[in-house]
Amino acid sequence: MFTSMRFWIISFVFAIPYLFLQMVYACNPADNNYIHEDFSNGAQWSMCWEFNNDEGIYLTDITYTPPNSNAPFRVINEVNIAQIFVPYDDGQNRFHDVTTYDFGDGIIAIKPQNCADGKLITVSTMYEDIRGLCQRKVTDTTVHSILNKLSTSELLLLFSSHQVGAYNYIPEWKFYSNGMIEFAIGATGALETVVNIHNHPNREEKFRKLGWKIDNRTVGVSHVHNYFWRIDFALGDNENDDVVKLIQYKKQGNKTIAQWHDIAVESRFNHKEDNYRGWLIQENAHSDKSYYVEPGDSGHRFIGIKKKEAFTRNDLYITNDIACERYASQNYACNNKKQLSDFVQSNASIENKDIVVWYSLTLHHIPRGEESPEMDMHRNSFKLIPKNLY
Ligand SMILES: [Cu+2]
Repeated sequence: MFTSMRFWIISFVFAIPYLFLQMVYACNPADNNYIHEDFSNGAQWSMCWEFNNDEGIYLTDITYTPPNSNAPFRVINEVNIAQIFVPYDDGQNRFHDVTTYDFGDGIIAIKPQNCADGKLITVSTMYEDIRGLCQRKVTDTTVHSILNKLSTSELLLLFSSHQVGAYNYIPEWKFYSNGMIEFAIGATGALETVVNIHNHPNREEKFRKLGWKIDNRTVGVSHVHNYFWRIDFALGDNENDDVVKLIQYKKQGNKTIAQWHDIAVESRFNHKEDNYRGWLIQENAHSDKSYYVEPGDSGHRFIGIKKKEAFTRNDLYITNDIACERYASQNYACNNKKQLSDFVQSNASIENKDIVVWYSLTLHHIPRGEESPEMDMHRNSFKLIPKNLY
């Protein structure tokens, strides 16, 4: 009797952390949505992919194992595309491509030749099963180091392609063998909004200020692609102890001085106008293992309608992880928190909480004659750079 009770007590005590681990690490090698890549430098990346009718592919439980290590280091709990907002320069169309146009379900099949030496993965949309996700190992650059041996940079590339109106969006998730991460979105397909100016001199005069004449009959209207990502960081074993720092680089004579600032509350920042800054997400207060958010493609800036498009007023937001806060705009069913700007409470502490970084970049797309009838790919990206991992 005593033995069996002790057995049950011990089993129970051991079961709790096991169940907890199962809950936190809901991504196992046995799962068919598990992705793993080994690199020639000995490093490894692993994660799981999921699919949603709105944002399409999103990634969870992302871990990096550095070269010469067998301890996976957890980096990100979950990352998804949080919106693609496309306002046109004529002030008319303002498309929220992810939430209005079934971006996810617009996924199209990838041809085997477009995923050469890779693996085509089947994705189930609301309508059909489709070979829509490509996993490939890509060699980035090959250089000779000063030691006169071959040095190769490899990366794991995951991409899908989504039809939205006349456009095709191609989200790319890149995980480099050196621990670096790059999130990109490419756009191709056909121009969405063109105006016929043939025999309409007044219309031509008006629209040449709002776009670019792409042939004798047509003006393509300029627009801005505002891409948003939601990155739920979780560096190391504990998701609730990450520390966030802002590094501001200031000119001092000929020198450039780094000034470090701790971020203790939910906050909003700009990386485009006040360049020369970056953000550091650190494993915890005692570990300097970290990821640096390095702004990319910061040349353009779009500021939308005052209240309605307040989510465009900043480029980078830091919030606590609240599950229903998922989309930068048209975020329905979240206690009336409809857009990213509603998620930030300037007195809400982020200390000992699971934090989320919202990153956006913008491209002012001015059409060209060369983009008719079909655009070549315009691609935008930013990077997460590992520091002190190995
Ligand atoms: Cu465009």
